[in-house]
Amino acid sequence: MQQVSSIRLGRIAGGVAGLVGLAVAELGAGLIARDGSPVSDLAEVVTAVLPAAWISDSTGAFGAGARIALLAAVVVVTLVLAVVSGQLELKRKQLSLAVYLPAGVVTLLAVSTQVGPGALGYVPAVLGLSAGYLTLRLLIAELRRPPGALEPIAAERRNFLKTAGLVALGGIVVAGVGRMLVQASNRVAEVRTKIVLPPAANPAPTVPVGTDLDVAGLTRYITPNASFYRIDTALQLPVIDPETWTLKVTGLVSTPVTLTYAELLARPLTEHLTTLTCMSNQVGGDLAGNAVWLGLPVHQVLAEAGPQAGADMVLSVSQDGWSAATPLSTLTDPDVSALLAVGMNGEPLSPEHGFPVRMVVPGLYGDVSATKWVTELKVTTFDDDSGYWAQKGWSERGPIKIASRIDIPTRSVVEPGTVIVAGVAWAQTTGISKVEVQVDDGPWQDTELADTVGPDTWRQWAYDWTAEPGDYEIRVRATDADGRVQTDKDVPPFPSAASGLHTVPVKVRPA
Ligand SMILES: Nc1nc2c(c(=O)[nH]1)N[C@H]1C(S)=C(S)[C@@H](COP(=O)(O)O)O[C@H]1N2
Ligand SMILES: [Mo]
Repeated sequence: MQQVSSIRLGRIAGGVAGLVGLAVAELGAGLIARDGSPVSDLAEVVTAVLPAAWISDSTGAFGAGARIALLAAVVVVTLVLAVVSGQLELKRKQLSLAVYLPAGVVTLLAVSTQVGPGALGYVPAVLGLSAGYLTLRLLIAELRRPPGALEPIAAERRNFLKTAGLVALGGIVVAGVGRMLVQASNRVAEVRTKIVLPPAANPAPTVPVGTDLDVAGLTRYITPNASFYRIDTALQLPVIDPETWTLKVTGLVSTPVTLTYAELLARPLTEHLTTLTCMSNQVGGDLAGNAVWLGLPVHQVLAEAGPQAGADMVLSVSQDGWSAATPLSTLTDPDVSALLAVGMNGEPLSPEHGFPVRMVVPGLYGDVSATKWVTELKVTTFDDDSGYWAQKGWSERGPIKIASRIDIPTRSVVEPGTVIVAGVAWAQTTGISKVEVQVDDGPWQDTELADTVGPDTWRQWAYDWTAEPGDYEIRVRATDADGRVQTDKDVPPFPSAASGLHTVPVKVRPA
């Protein structure tokens, strides 16, 4: 009798642990704002192997009912396995691994069919499996504890059941929160796919073919969205419904302004190419990208709000509390194409790059201007307020430094003969007028400069180097349109952006 009920307690422990594992996996998926979870990944795999007729409705579409049934089936099978694992673990310590390990492998394989490259997509499954296994070990250890001398066995069991019940309840709450997060991000992702961006009232000039020298390995003039660098402090991507998003212009203004997403899209929008770069970029680093941004000029919104005398800064604040401090004079200058951007290379912003609205300001590092998921522009002063990175000691002022980078050769060993040395250079708002390369201590050589649409973007450059066998160092320097030459003074990124000349070692093989 006693034996039977202790097996039952083991099963309960297993089931509760399974529930906790599922819950943690869901929450993990919600927190990284994945558009799925390990449970739905498993369901997808089942869908792929089941005959289509079983799960399609009369129109051939995948029925919503079938989808829910599949998800439920995955949860039920998981819980049954978890119950079995509890029984095994009670029999012998770690015997539950006989269930957890194969289940883990199958889950991770299922996840791998649904997520892109990168480890992040696997995190929810790994967390869920670990949480389930650990919970099971803890609960079983609790069951195994010899009963206290004074405590009757029945009381021990009641205590165990109480603990298990509380753990299960916690699991359900956690799972619920995870589901809500996943669903919110799914819904916003769907709303995003339906957005049709209006054509620009002020379109960017057609990008001349000559902006791309079409050299293999050289950074493209326009950075595809998928490879655009991403820098932010968000552990969890903000999920913002454009239908409820608003931008508030507050602070030292005569008329506070509130703008909805629909109102923003209805305004005449401007399209502008701006190369965005990060203050923490190393010399030669890749924290820079060039895109066609579509948005509302910031100076228009500020003009409507009417900044008061004395204000000298705009603190742009994101939904997740990040902020950037930008000089008011830059943002009210109609000649600077600072945008409240909704579009990036013809698409609505992606969640990673600030959906639904972000700032982009030519000439300033992203750190002090390019607030993603922006919800407020507070007109204020540098004396009274400061941005997120400035509070951590980074410089708040200072335009982008002239920079140039060598992209190729990518290999440090090349064959003798003509070797193309090429890269990009930027000096936003002024523009690049010259790029030179130097081999060892030789003379600075002019390079071929690609076309550009304007001073706010980088320019490609290329140089045909006649390489003789030997070991060399190649460095690059740029000159801006005002004739200023890039400094060779090596400075690290902190606190006000790196400087110095990008230098790469190259070995030319013997002929
Ligand atoms: N909300 C928010 N916006 C942000 C940041 C951030 O951490 N949070 N990082 C900024 C920094 S430091 C840079 S360089 C740019 C990078 O933009 P990207 O990720 O679209 O390339 O975003 C800026 N906007
Ligand atoms: Mo940055």
